[in-house]
Amino acid sequence: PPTIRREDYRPPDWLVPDIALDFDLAAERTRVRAKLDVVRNGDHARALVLDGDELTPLSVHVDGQAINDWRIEDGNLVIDLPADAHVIETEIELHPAANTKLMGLYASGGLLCTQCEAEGFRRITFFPDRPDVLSRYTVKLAADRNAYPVLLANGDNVANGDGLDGRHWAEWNDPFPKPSYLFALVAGDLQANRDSFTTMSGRKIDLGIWVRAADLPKTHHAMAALKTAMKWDEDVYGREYDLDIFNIVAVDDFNFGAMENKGLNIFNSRYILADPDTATDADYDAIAAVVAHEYFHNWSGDRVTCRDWFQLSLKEGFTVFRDQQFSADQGSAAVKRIEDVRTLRAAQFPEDAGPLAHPIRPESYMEIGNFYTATIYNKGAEVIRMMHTLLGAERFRAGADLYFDRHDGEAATCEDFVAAMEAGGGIDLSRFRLWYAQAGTPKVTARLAHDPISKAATLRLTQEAPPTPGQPVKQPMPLPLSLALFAQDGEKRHEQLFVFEDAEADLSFDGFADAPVLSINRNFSAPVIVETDRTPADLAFLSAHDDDPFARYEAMQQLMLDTLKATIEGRTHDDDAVVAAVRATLEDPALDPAFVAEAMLLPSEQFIGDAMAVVDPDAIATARDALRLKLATELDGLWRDRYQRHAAAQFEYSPAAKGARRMRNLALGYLAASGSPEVGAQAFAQFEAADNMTDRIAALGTLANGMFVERAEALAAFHARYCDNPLVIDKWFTTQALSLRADAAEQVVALLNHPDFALTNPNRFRSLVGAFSVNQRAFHRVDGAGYELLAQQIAALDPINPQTAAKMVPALGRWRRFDESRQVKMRAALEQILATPGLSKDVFEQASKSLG
Ligand code: HT7
Ligand code: ZN
Repeated sequence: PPTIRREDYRPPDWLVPDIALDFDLAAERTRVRAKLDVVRNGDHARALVLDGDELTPLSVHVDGQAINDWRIEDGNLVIDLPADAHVIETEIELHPAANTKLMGLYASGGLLCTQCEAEGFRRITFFPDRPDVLSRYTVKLAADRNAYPVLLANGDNVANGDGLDGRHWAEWNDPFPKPSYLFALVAGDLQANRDSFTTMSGRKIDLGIWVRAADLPKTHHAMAALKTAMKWDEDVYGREYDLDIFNIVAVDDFNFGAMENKGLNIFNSRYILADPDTATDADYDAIAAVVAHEYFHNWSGDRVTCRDWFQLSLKEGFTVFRDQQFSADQGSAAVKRIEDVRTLRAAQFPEDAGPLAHPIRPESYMEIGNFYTATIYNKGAEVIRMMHTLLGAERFRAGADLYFDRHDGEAATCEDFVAAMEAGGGIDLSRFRLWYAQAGTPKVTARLAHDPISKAATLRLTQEAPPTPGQPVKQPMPLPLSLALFAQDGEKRHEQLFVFEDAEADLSFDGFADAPVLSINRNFSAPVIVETDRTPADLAFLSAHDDDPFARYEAMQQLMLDTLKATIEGRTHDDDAVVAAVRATLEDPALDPAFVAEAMLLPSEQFIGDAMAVVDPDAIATARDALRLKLATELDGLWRDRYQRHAAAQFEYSPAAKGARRMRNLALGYLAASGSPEVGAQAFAQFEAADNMTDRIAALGTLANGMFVERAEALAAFHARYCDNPLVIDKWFTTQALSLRADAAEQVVALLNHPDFALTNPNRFRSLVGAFSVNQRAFHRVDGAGYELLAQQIAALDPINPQTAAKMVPALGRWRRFDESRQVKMRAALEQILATPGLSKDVFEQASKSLG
């Protein structure tokens, strides 16, 4: 497949200011008629090229006359046009029920719906399917009234009527010019949870969340989140909603989380549907975050869109940052920051350290679907966050206002965003732009020296960004490092934001008779890896005294990590420091239980592996289990006490109740680590008595991880109770795929043959195969069974849904991080995938780049 390069960007040859679409909808066969007003853009004689993907024209008209001298080149419709403005009409036929790729128009659970980002519109009609072609859309939908009583599209519903043979139609008009990737339609038997929101200028917006009738009671949390998000965007960014209607539709088959189509967001049902019996606290939080994220795109994405797909982080990084800010404002900002950093470290750091590393503004791609990555989204958000840190909230807001003012109605670039921040915020970001261009996670070393005679402390910093594919040498980047120094009595004696721009720096601090303790990268102010020479005693001290909650958490994590690494590497060390620090945090009455639960979590097996020169999954599992057992045994009384103290009260979704559940379930996990049979009974009792999914699934997970006699009964009871709810059955698959038991891979093989497993539903595939691929000890089993399983499943899914299949390849791409024997097996699995006949370009790009 050809490589598309950022440097090759050229403005579009033809513009399409207006488009009228006419859909005659049915699941088996849909007729699409399109009428495009096309206008030559600039002085050139090039033909009109309309992108198409698996489309065959039934007819082509130019200015009302049927023509035959059109041609198809690489699936695209090419027409030579004499004048500078023409009307082009095309007609094609689609087969939505056969569209398993879930891009374009497809059927899902009796609905018809669309997904156009990034290049799905070309699967619906011939069109210049690129984000810098903005058009006003008029859309007419006709369908059988019984099967599809509801007909939705972007914008405002301007007319409706009845047709022949039980058909009806609706016409929608979107007054805001938009790129084709924001087009959407939905047809189906849906009911709406209706509400309204009055904007800051007093306009009343009709809100609707459309689902199957039976799911209506599960839409209240999403609706509340939507209204809170609409108000928040007015308060924090001054952004008001612009259409009179805002609709959301939930669908079961979806390649991603959700989609921000103008005025008609389409969601994976897992990010809409919630009630206490079926959704965990994490689900509730994710629903609020995703609803807010898609809503925020109305400005950061829809009103100001991207010029080309290399600018994807312009809308995604900024919008993730906005949704992170929103969630932080709804509950504990500290816990939210910890969660966001954990996600970044789990998903983005490995990507940045592997063969698929790319800058947040990539230079090239084969398949844009492969670039909806943690780097674009999460690192992109960290880059925006650093600008926020450098500018402060007020000047950042001035920069954002200028960005929206300057580029409203346009397709913009990352450079436009940075330039607006510079002008609006009054700052020079020349060197900061390197963050857009360089891949790889910078490594910072910090060494603190102390001279008791001069009473001076000196901090020596170095930074280095590792080589990444195509970028062997890097320049130092500006790193906003939040620093503090603590005296031994716990008093904070110095605090500053140091913008570390060069490869090295020395900072001096006077007036320290005794050696201070360094707190660095507080609140994770820069997305870097920091290596310090702090002792276990320093880390234990910070875990008890640092007034920055993130830094306090980080100190505990580092203490645990250092201990685990020492065990794995056979060095002498003192596990008791961890036990003492955990005890002190558990016993600190001033701390929020949700924060304590975060701080008590041992680093994940993957995170430990990422900190090792060569990942040894077995040694990591053994060391982590041993530390868990030690904490379980030595703090047994405290875990029992915390389990009782946070005893389940009647379900409530509040920060306090969530914190209590988190603490109680953490305690249950530690109690279970002892393997004592009575904990099996305790977990089973919790499993049966729970009035909410958080407690029930935590108990099930505890049982699924161990050898408890109650395990099989709990798994069977869970399946029987929720067999009609696919989102909950996904959790059942995931719980088993993530099991810490030695037979996890065998269990996954058995589950692949379970009647509920299907390749056609992305949620289900991810719930089993995706979850298994992040279960380090099982997936990296030394005999290579995990790798073979994944390769087979990727090859099986590829012809059905290449986009979802390609997302699974990076797990094998980490081969360089493992020992020789595993490397050989992982590479063989990648070769096996590449040898699959008819492989998609999605999987080809990921697998070939992964082999390096
Ligand atoms: N902007 C949306 C991206 C998206 C997507 C991309 C590729 C294939 C399917 C997709 N569905 C949605 C999601 C978002 O970031 O808001
Ligand atoms: Zn987004």
